[in-house]
Amino acid sequence: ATAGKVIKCKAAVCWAPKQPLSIEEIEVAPPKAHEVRIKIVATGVCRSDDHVLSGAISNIKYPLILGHEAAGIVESVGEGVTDLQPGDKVIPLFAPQCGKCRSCVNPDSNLCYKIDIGKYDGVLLDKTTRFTCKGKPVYNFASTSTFTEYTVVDDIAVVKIHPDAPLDKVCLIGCAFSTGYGSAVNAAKVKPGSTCAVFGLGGVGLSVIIGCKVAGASRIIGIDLNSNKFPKAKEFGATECINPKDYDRPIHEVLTAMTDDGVDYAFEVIGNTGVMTSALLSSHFGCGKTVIVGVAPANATMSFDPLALLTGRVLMGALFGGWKSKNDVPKLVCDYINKKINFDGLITHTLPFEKINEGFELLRKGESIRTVLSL
Ligand code: CND
Ligand code: ZN
Ligand code: ZN
Repeated sequence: ATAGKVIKCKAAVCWAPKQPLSIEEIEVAPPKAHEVRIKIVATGVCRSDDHVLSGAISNIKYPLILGHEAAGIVESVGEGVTDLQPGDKVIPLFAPQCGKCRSCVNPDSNLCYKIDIGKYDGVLLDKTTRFTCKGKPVYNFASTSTFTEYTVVDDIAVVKIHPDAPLDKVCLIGCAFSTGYGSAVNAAKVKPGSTCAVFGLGGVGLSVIIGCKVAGASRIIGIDLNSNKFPKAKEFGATECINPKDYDRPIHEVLTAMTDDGVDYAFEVIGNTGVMTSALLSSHFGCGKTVIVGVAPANATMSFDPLALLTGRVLMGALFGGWKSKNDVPKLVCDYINKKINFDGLITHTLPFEKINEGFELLRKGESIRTVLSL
């Protein structure tokens, strides 16, 4: 009944950084060719959204609709969309997969040229957006924009999932779980018996721990400034947890002393360039591998003595855990349904969509891991 028509609905609009999101009535235009309009059912609150609200990601256009970790149901599709139809359960993909660009045809890369993260153009592939509010165009975020009852995405940025998938859980496959888990199993390729250090024990960091455990790591050391995060980290597989505040020397010295000269794998899951260097220096000088998962503020730079790499350490990064989103997200959803993977414990809070600002407060105060908003 709504197909082909403009939908009026509620959305959390970000008019400017450093102020609460504002629940507004917006208009969502019908999908154009190769676009899909989705009714969002559940969406998680991720630190990357908060990086925009805090102003850390400053190279972005306002007003915009944030949110990139969600699950929903297709409302209608534009011309030429062949792999989706109304009623399909879907997950929007902040790391799209066009299947044609140099990265998409390379089996070792998942960074499709059509990704908006980093560029932050805030528009669909046709260079416009389907959202308006109070007569003004509203920009997209991360090709997805899920803090709204309805969104429109390009068909390369959404994938159909199993009809039995519980949307209020698998929304985390849209970001936190897949990003963290894949950083361990795809990007680092953690080996059995190895020692891992995970800096930052939020939703993404705990998912790295899940991945390290599944890969057979024998020691998994969690590091966080907030010791309240430790019990949950241990539930997910951390064998020990340390708080840098409890030591009067640099944390990489503490870690190298604990681990016979350094860990095999270090993960930075905070977005702090100082911690990125600490992670690198915590890894073994001859064979350590460090994966950057956290998103640093715009224009931040890392500096370290290149001797750290010359001796044999490897430094790399991974977006969305290295997964090729269209191929891999439906498989991760099936693994969840078949109980091969579980991440329910990441969801510490559920709130109605209208309480979205409370969800961000819980994240900032360090009280939540993931808040899932229901629409
Ligand atoms: P969240 O804020 O929940 O977790 C971060 C944790 O780090 C918190 O527990 C903090 O207490 C802790 N912390 C902060 N500063 C320090 C410090 N100096 N030393 C030790 N611990 C500290 O965040 P999240 O888990 O939602 O996200 C983590 C990062 O991952 C964040 O930067 C986010 O933007 C990024 C990310 C990356 C990707 C990707 O594709 N690579 C996708 N989504 C999010
Ligand atoms: Zn995220
Ligand atoms: Zn591509």
